[in-house]
Amino acid sequence: MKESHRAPADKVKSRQRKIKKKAAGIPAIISTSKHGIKKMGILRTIKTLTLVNQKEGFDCPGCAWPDPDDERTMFEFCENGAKAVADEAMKKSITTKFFKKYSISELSNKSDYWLNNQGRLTNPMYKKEGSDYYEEISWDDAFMLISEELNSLNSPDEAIFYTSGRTSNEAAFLYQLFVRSFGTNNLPDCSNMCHESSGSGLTETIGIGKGTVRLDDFEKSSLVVVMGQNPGTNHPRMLSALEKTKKNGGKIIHINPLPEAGLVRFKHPQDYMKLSFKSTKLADLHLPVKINGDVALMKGIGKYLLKKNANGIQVFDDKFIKNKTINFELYSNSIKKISWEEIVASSGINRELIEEVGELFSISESIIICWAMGLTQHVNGVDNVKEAVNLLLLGGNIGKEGSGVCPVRGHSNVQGDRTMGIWEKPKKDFLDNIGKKFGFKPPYKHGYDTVDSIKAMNEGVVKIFIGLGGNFISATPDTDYTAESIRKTTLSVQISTKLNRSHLITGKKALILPCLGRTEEDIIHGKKQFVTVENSMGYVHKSEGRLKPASNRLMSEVSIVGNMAKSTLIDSKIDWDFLISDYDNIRDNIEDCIPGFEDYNNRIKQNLGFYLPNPPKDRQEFLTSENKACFSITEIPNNINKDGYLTMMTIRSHDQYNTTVYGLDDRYRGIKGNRYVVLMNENDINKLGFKNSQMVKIISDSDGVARVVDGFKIMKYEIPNGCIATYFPEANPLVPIGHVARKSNTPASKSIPVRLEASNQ
Ligand SMILES: Nc1nc2c(c(=O)[nH]1)N[C@H]1C(S)=C(S)[C@@H](COP(=O)(O)OP(=O)(O)OC[C@H]3O[C@@H](n4cnc5c(=O)[nH]c(N)nc54)[C@H](O)[C@@H]3O)O[C@H]1N2
Ligand SMILES: Nc1nc2c(c(=O)[nH]1)N[C@H]1C(S)=C(S)[C@@H](COP(=O)(O)OP(=O)(O)OC[C@H]3O[C@@H](n4cnc5c(=O)[nH]c(N)nc54)[C@H](O)[C@@H]3O)O[C@H]1N2
Ligand SMILES: [Mo]
Repeated sequence: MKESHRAPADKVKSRQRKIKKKAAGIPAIISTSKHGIKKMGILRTIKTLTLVNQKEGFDCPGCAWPDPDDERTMFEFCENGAKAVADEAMKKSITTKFFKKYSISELSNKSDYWLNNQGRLTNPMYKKEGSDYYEEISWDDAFMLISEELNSLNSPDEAIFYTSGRTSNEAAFLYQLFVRSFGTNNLPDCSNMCHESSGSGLTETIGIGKGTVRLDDFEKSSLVVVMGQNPGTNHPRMLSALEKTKKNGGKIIHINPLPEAGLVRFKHPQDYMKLSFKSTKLADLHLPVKINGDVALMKGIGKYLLKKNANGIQVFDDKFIKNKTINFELYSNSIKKISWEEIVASSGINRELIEEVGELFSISESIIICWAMGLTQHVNGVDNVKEAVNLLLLGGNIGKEGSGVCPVRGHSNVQGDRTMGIWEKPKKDFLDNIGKKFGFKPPYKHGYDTVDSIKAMNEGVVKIFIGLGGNFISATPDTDYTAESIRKTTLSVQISTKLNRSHLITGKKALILPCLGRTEEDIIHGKKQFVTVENSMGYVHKSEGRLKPASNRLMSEVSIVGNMAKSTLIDSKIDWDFLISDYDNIRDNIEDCIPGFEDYNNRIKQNLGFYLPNPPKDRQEFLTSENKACFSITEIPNNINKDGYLTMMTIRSHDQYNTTVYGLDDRYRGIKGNRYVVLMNENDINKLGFKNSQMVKIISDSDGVARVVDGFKIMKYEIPNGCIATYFPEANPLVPIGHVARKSNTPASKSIPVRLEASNQ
């Protein structure tokens, strides 16, 4: 049997229902309890869910949306947060018997949904070279093996240390310290595939790679623009913040090729608990922009504003522009030269509608622009972010109450991991600090990011892959190429909670190291430990697991990292045992190395948490090379399809967490029982000679390499002409490895030129 690095489909009957315009409400409650009770049982469900996002509980492992600073209700979670929690806290577990029963190639022919449903990993497992089975291994032997392999490399740069964004601050800080003491900056992370474009664009323009709004800004904002984001599914608690914007008279604009539920209508699950059946209309305007039409659209809004301002009506914040920014003249001159024809053709939105939005911008006192993957995962993803900044700078909407940039993060601690130094391009100051504090010379040469890591493994330059969480093989682009790359390594190590495809597509030798999850108690030398995380708005807080661990053989991520370091770095001056004996010790060191963490242990224990310094937000200070915020000049990308081609975006369903598939439905989009679908406009279906429900192949060959996936079903959907949508990760084999965003090197998985052919399946 051949190992499958592509996810095989589940064999069930699929159906298409009416698209839901409302989010949450009763079906969400039913879904929340169903997922919880099925996986955890009733008592564990109640105990677990009442601890989510509470002061003395754990941070929801779902998304990075913040919790309220002050009052909290008993239920600070959403339907999808509950799914994430239930999935981790599930009772079922995978024992060594399971790995005796199934060979690796047998497992790789199971679907992602099946793999995830087998339960929690509970034993360290080892696959010897040439073997098709995992066997039990002791923790000590596993650490010894890692040490031997790492120490046998010709250079530390021949190893890669990946991180997924659920890792705590403490584990992340220790991990980067280990990796840099070992001698490399090869620290790629999921952020490279996620908000890297936001980091690049924001650092260049406003001097910090993070957002500048807090939760209460949403209550005070006159206009919130939600672009390239599907909060009803991926950040459901954000809908509560948007509801407050509306209640206080603010307007909301939804810019998205798809009419995403929740922004059209929304019922809050908590309201349902209070037996309130009222629903609220959230978005005042929906602009069904063409895929990657946002640069043109934002230029159109800018053009309207420039014209209105020139007509003697005060639209701009002249004082802010003069004192706090540079390049305004360049920006306005470049916008004037662009024609409306070009703007309308690229955005797919008519001039009247763009002007209507421009008018809303011009009369709004305070504006927030929020975005997620619909802006970052494009070749010009960084330009998208810069254009959003341009629009805000015109009205002085950064560092002003109720306004700012709001890149909505994905993984619950992806922002914190970066703050802790998980980055292949660390700043010199950061390296100087850790070098001084721990008495070693850190490497200054930049390391590989995610895409470059894959290429380096493929070229045979890198021989060891270690993953602290995540599912590298399924999350990354160009699945066939990536699988080939991973298979070339001599050792792959996965530190994980749940079984996934990265345990099955491995290096010649492979290790699975099972770890505690967020929900579980972590007791070291009789003392209960907690960890800390940073949410999407730069707020650092505590997270303490309370459930009995899935097995007494599990180790915490901190202990695993500390033990890898201790066994590998034989001459290290760092006292790893001391650091991992009490997480307070790690926090004391973070305090000494990273600005903003003063009095860390006390502050985190006494209060709910604290905000990290944010100069643009705190005092309109922009730490760019010119000490000013910068207007940027970007180009409208060519998003016109070649003949016979369509532009494909790969998106998440309502029943998944990235590569973890909880179920086969996408309730809000009316899709049931099938993830192998292509959402397509009726005109395109007819024009290209297909039929609704027809099975097709999707081919991505724009770079001369033919990448094909088969067995996808066409579903007629409300999506702009020339655009189609498929689900991530099933469509990842189609994302060419070289198809990346300029500057941020993020896979451009939201705009892939593809064509369709009838399937012969
Ligand atoms: N339940 C759940 N929650 C999650 C996740 C999950 O998988 N499940 N994942 C987490 C992670 S890591 C992340 S990064 C976030 C992701 O959160 P999102 O970014 O909301 O996730 P996607 O499904 O990738 O959705 C992208 C949205 O952008 C739109 N879009 C695509 N292309 C364009 C474009 O060119 N222009 C515009 N304007 N819109 C476009 C799509 O229609 C879609 O609505 O969610 C986090 N939260
Ligand atoms: N085509 C396409 N590709 C994409 C995207 C897209 O929109 N389209 N989105 C990209 C984005 S935004 C992201 S963030 C990446 C996600 O990339 P990753 O972060 O690599 O993937 P996840 O699916 O979140 O990882 C899930 C696995 O993490 C492990 N895990 C869960 N909790 C824990 C924990 O507490 N500790 C440890 N050690 N392990 C744990 C489990 O074993 C689980 O199987 O994918 C990217 N890939
Ligand atoms: Mo993400």
